[in-house]
Amino acid sequence: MTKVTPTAETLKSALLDNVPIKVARKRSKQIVINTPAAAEKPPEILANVRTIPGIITMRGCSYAGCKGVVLGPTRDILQITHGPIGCGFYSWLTRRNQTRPPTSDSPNYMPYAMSTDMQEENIIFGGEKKLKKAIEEAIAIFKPKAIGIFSTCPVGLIGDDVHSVAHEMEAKYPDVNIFAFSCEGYKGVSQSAGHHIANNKVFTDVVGTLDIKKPGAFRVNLLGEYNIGGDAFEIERLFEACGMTLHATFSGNSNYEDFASAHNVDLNTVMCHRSINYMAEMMEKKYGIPWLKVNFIGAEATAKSLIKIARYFGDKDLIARTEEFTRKELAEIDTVRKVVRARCEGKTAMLFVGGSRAHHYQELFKEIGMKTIAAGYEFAHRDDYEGRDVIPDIKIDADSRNIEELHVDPDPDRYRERKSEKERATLESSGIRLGEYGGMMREMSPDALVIDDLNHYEMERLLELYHPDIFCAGIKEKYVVQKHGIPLKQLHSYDYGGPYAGFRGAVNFYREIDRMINTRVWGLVTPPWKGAPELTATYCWE
Ligand code: CFM
Repeated sequence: MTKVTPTAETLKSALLDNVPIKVARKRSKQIVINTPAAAEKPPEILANVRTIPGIITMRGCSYAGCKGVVLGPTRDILQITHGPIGCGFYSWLTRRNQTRPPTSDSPNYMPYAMSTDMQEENIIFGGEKKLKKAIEEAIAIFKPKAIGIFSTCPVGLIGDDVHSVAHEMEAKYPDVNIFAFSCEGYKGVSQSAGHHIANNKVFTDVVGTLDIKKPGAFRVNLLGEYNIGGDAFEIERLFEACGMTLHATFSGNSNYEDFASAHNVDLNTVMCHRSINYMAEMMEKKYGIPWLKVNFIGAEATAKSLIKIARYFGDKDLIARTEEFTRKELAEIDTVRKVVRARCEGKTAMLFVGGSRAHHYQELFKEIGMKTIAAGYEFAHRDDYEGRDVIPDIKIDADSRNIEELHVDPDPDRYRERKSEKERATLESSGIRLGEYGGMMREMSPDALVIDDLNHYEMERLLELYHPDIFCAGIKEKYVVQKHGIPLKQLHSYDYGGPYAGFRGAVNFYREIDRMINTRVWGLVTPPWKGAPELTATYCWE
């Protein structure tokens, strides 16, 4: 089959052709062609706005972002979903976030889905009593150090006051830190709102409540890494091999005490900027800890990130050790990379995932010679596309105003400047920009298509018109894409695979993509709509 390769302009107009004018007007601001000037200043994209009703979006809800994403991977904060059972069930380990308790007796509540299982009666008469009872039961059975309560839509609608329940129960059980999240599903335009809500509460109620320091001269936290498919285990290996202490990960393979004492490090590294930049910013203001954007997806990116961290500390031995380690690791994976590259060179990928992976995974594809021709986030903000320098220009609408922006002052006792203005300037002149993220578009090719909040209709149009060699998204998209005869790699849960982070993860990914792209099975697929293009049914009988 000869493949036609439409231009980005053709694709864009094809996506907007058949939709009502009002919809096309809005969507055209969310579908952007990455202009040649992207290296300087990428074109503006409309992001973090409401999905047009009726459109089948790929997005999730605020509760999912708070409970499922940010807190979900923590093993010993006992998490109670206050709401109907489905919310708790569907946010329970579905993205394959893993954990490894230090001993078999260490608390680990992740295998449990705990919920108040609200019924009609609770909706009518209120659910606070049931919530209190759930907390008491949980304390009696598990004796946790901390309990998080997560609000679902009905909780906000009926007006249960989860925060006063948390205070009351904490007064009764002073040894347990009990806090609640107003993360009702409808709180924002996507799960992004839930990230912010989670960051705020963990910052005010957990971080800074315990003063322990782990040993080591180079102590860092890793923010925005959720240990999908074991990624955090591989990243932990890297820090250890270089001689750095990874104090807390927010929140892959994490525990409560690491969060509580996370203010004692000298650097916060940030993987997923979207979900956790709030925490990084607040910790810098309160404790003086700078943050550095890193990326452990892609072998080259991993090496660069580790060396950047070592150079931040400025210790000669650490830098030499890290350079040596990354050289060795890169050499080890190179044979597989070259073999796979020869088989995948020139193939095309489309990536539509949450709020950071659509950017990060382009690195891995580049390493095996593949081109990302279209990418987009489900719910990221303009800064994740265009870089943080656009933040002052971002219009704050009513939906964003809905999420509390905490006012943070330096802690009178514990604020400590880690780097002086002069040291920061020196780092900057050597290419290490603290508190910066350049966004996805600057690193994409000039003719690539960037689409925010892609919907199923547009996805099918892209598949028909372009027929990419691989499409990366999630479970809601997977089977539709496969029926088109195109492989789909889930970048949320990694299907059954992983880890894909770091060096060993990169090898896993190269092999997986090679296997998926070069199998001949896709040519044998006959889409169900080919034989029976129209399904008909009757609604009722006469
Ligand atoms: Fe960050 Fe994530 Fe992502 Fe995200 Fe997510 Fe996720 Fe994601 Mo699914 S925190 S933004 S809300 S990297 S669950 S681990 S894969 S959509 S791209």
